[in-house]
Amino acid sequence: MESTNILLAGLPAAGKSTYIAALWAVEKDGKSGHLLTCDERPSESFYVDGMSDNWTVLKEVRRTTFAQPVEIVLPMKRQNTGKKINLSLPDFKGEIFQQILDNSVSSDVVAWCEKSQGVLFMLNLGNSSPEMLQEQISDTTKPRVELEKVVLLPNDIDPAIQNVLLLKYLYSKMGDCPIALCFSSWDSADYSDGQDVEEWVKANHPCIYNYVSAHFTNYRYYGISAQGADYTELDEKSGDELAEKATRKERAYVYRNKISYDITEPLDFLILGMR
Ligand SMILES: Nc1nc2c(ncn2[C@@H]2O[C@H](COP(=O)(O)OP(=O)(O)OP(=O)(O)O)[C@@H](O)[C@H]2O)c(=O)[nH]1
Ligand SMILES: [Mg+2]
Repeated sequence: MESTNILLAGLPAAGKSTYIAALWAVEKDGKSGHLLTCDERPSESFYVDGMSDNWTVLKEVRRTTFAQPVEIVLPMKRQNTGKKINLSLPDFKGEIFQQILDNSVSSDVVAWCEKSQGVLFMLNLGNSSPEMLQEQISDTTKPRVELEKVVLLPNDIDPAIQNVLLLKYLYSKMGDCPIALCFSSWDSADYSDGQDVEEWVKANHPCIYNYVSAHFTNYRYYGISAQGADYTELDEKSGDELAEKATRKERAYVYRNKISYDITEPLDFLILGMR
């Protein structure tokens, strides 16, 4: 079986783990009819089972805290060709990517950059919480510019620019590889129906749009709602409705210019673009 490594990258709270949770919950029975779906049980599913249990009962997936990434290996199949693909993705805690902005690069990130053929890049620009993250910056990433009481931390940088700096690092290590840029929490995004997500990015996050189009050839933007809704806004009725949607596999969705319940689309795009 062909092995494919995809680097799942994104700053803290970008939506990385929730995407994995939804992917596993939707695809594990192999019956979705989606572009990619699971072909057999992975040898190890304890980690993804725990996260997708939370997803199923509409509970947040816990923040990732392990120092080293958990490697998720999913034996999958491309539905239209029947080709089997052993998909491998890391679940890093976002702080590891954020520390790159302070020139502290983990050897795990370097190793994943070297062995990955594409990047699934998650962003949650509507949901950054600088105060919370600032407490979590370790001593090694404390400011170096203190001479004139100028204290600059990665968190002081505008979130969109933080994402550009991370993209810049990934480009320096991986070059012009296929990249899917996924704006998570799309259920809470402010867009008009039918609007093309690339146009939305161009209008709302021009620095990201400009950096990506100047450096990457094979890129595609997606809106992603892995939860299907904002849990904090659910009442009993809407919670029940969301759970029913999950049963029909119509809860998590991606958006390019319309909603699709096939959240494997970005992965399939990356796999198709790999050399
Ligand atoms: N409304 C909404 N919120 C979401 C969605 N996906 C994730 N979130 C929220 O975004 C926050 C971060 O999600 P995570 O999946 O933990 O993000 P992460 O990138 O794994 O974060 P770290 O592990 O800290 O790096 C959580 O509060 C989630 O509930 C979504 O589809 N919709
Ligand atoms: Mg996580």
